[in-house]
Amino acid sequence: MKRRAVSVCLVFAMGVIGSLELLPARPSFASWVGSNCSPNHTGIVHYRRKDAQAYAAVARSEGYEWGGGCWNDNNRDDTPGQPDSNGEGPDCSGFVFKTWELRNAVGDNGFTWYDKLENVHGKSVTTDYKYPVGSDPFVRLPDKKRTTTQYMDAFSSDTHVAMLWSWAPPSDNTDYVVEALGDAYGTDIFIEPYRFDARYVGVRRKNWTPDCYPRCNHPESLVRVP
Ligand SMILES: [Ca+2]
Ligand SMILES: [Ca+2]
Repeated sequence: MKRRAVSVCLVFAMGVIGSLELLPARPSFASWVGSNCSPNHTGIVHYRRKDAQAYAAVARSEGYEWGGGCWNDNNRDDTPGQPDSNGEGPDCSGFVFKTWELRNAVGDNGFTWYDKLENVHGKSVTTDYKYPVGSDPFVRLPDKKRTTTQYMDAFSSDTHVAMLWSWAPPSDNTDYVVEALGDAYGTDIFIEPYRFDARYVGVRRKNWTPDCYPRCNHPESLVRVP
């Protein structure tokens, strides 16, 4: 696990938020994204928190790119020291979008799986996560108590968003979170104090399929012995 020094995930300029659909819009010619990424996605019906955690785990030790959304699985930043170059990695809000399998259509709470190598950011930015409206596929939690949050819920401020990685905290005043933190840090699990930082609120994706699926109605079969 890594401890970060400063929070550097960026928020999009307000003037462009309304026009965001799929990012980045910058030319991909001769870029890492242009050479490595291609669309590959499909709608799915059942999506569990543990599936989202497994999805996020693939992005560990990969890059970070502002407005980005494409990464591979070689456990290194393929475009180090080249910020804003259509390089490897998601940014903080794009990482949540793909990990939560969100969709761009307003009022659509369904799930779409995006391959890690599809360069999609999605329309949601940090302020969307912090201030959900009724049609959003996520809601703000009433508080950030450990008894309230579940893993793969998010902590969002105006300028950053991260997902809770595990139930067990590293200390009383921190959590393990998985986040796209910045060009210098990449995407990984970090120890963070967001739960206790008043700038952050708790956010939950709607419509999770329970982790017990598809055997939720047969718990006794797991413990019965002959
Ligand atoms: Ca980068
Ligand atoms: Ca990589």
